[in-house]
Amino acid sequence: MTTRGILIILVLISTKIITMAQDRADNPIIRHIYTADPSAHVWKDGRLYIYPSHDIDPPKGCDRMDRYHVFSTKDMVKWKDHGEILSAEQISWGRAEGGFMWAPDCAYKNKTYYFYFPHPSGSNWNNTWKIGVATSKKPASDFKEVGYIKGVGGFAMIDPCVFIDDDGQAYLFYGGGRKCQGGKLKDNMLEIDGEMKDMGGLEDFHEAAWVFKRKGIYYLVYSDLKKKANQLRYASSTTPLGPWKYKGILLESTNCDTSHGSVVEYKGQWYLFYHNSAISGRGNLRSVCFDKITFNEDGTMNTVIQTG
Ligand code: FUB
Repeated sequence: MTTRGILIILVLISTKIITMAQDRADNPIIRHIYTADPSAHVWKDGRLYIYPSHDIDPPKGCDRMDRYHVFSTKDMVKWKDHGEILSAEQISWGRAEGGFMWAPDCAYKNKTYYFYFPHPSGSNWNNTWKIGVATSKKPASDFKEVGYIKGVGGFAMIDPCVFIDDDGQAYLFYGGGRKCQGGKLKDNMLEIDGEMKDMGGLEDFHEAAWVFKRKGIYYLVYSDLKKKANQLRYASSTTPLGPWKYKGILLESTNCDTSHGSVVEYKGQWYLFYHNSAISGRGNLRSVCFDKITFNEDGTMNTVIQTG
């Protein structure tokens, strides 16, 4: 065999080895549609699911975002698009003009998946936000809208996050426009139990609250107000509703004006899911990414290294 022939075989073998060794999809992980604001959860079937919002091309700000898809994986390499689960047209109490289906979340309780989504009820969209709920017995299909959470909403109050503690108590967090609130949910997952209260101690809070727990510490991750280049910051607490103590930057600016993330543990590794504009170069045509999170002995998190 010629030297050239041997070289070609070596290149082919090394390419195969690299392909076989790949343990994750490259960022952005979803490339056939635009997706943002990913809420990641691991459900009892052992798969990791993402509930993102869906940027519509061509965009008009974030006005035209009017439907949701769900994605899942079992190996962090292949991501399955389960298709559309809900659209603005299906929301009985929603604004007549549609659009504005922004950052959602999903929770599992009572053998039911509860999908929470912010959506305005009026033409004056930023003053009429509500937190809608759709339910299903399956994680990625058959969702039916069942109304909205009474007593919460109004100006800029978006981005619901539902956290369920080890004792089964569910908490709702949400907010935007510099205000974050948290409170208990009743067992029915549709009503607030008591009062929502302001979450203090979150330096430079903008929107995108996400709460999780690790080794007895509660963490609240959120987007800050850095101009045209929001970052994800975080605070921690010994109780689910604070008081919160600011801890630092979890994700520096991506190439996008907004930032929005979620944190999840999967197969022994902690991950941050977030979005950037790497595919479109436009802040309202975003794409979901993920990268590893590392923790220090004292429970603090290191700033995530963004991979391409
Ligand atoms: O995707 C629409 C809005 O942009 C979200 O609700 C915010 O968190 C920001 O990412």
